[in-house]
Amino acid sequence: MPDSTIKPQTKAKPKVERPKLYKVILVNDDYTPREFVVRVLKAEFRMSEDQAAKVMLTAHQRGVCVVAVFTRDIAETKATRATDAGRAKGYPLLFTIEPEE
Ligand code: TYC
Repeated sequence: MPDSTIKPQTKAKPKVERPKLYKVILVNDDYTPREFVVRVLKAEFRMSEDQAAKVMLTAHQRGVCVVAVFTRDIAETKATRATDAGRAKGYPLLFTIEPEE
């Protein structure tokens, strides 16, 4: 028999904050080969060839392009790894992060 005498008086109200999100931004330069930028975007951000080519071209034409949005730790890690991949080859390829409004 169900015991109806032990009902909670009030509803639990969990306080859940949404984590702040950060954009990873690809910055254009004059030296990194286009194919290398595409390769890094595919490897680090799991993009298709098409997606990566579009993002690379947008940065090439406009100076910067938003690659993706993540929580702070993940955005920092990915931007650092992608920038380091360029540095390892002697390229000035740069990924930065910026908080979302
Ligand atoms: N501008 C580079 C070139 O002409 C290609 C490039 C594109 C480099 C985007 C960086 O974020 C970048 N070889």
